[in-house]
Amino acid sequence: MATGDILEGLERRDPAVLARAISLVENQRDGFERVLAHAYSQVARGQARRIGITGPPGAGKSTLTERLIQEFRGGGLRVGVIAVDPTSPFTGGALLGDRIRMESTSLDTGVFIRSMATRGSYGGLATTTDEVADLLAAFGFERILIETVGVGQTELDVAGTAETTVLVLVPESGNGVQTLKAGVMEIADVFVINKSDRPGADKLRQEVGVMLGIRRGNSKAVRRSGGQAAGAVVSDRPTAGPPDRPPFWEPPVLATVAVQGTGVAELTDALDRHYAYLQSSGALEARRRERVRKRMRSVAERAVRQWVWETTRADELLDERLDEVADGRKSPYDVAAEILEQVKSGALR
Ligand SMILES: Nc1nc2c(ncn2[C@@H]2O[C@H](COP(=O)(O)OP(=O)(O)O)[C@@H](O)[C@H]2O)c(=O)[nH]1
Ligand SMILES: [Mg+2]
Repeated sequence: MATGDILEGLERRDPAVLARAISLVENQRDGFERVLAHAYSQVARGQARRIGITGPPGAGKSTLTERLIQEFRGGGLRVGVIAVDPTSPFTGGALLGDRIRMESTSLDTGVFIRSMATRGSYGGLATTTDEVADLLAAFGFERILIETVGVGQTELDVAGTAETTVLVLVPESGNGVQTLKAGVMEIADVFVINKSDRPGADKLRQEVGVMLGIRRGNSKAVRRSGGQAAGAVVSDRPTAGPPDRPPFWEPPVLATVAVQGTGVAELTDALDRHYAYLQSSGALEARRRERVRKRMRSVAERAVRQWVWETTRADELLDERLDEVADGRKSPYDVAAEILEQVKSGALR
């Protein structure tokens, strides 16, 4: 399909063309950058809100996502879903897609679900996810849900492409919050204790609350440079800024039973409140700018890498040096320096 036809099909809001555009972007085939540039011009100031949903496997993220779709659709919002499961291309996202296709939303053009199984060959997974989200936003989806399995740095990065990140925890996920990887707690804007119908849910909820309290205490101690130690009674009142502008966000810890839909309305409320906070505090603009910066960097990096490996003779040089490196006469670092040198001088072009 020619790039022009794709752009035209996207304009017509043809879901089949959207699916093809996403494949084009995922596989970085010819013309993908043109399609993305076009989409980008439409979303830079767009209305779509990106919501990351992360947490351990089996926590109920897909079930919760399904419920959120219903809730948003009830409010007349169009919803795009990206389910990313890098560890297992055939579970998670694919299952979610199948399940929803079988249910009430199957004929609903206001819902589009896509599972992403592949990594771009040059861009990272986070970049590709962000780009697919751009396509969905340009297509007119007002809410974009990004489901990732929150186990590694990559998945945290993917979740980080969203404006609001929801961390889903469950009572049975081991020894509570201690087992969570460093960094996971920090990226969450909203905590959800799902499977609250199970024993241990209250305890976990308390643990998360305590953890957040400690974090708040620490940040207070840091903010009060030269002041009292942490634990001293300090006012929660912000010292600067207009009173109607909340200067920081207290992540709520919500209880849900996704299979029954319990607590889902509270979750969408929390998402709205977080978005309002982002807007009024200026954090939304700051986060978007930060995202744009990251994006420029990774897109440029990808273009440079692609250029080096596909248009210069760098790859040939690797072949030429293979024997020497394999038997230890040269190191990969020698070869890298040589490639860099020759690319710069133009000798490899
Ligand atoms: N008891 C109970 N089971 C749930 C709840 N939410 C999801 N489940 C079940 O947990 C399993 C994993 O759910 P899934 O949404 O696929 O989890 P994901 O891997 O995080 O996407 C499924 O069998 C769900 O039916 C809940 O609130 N309570
Ligand atoms: Mg899932």
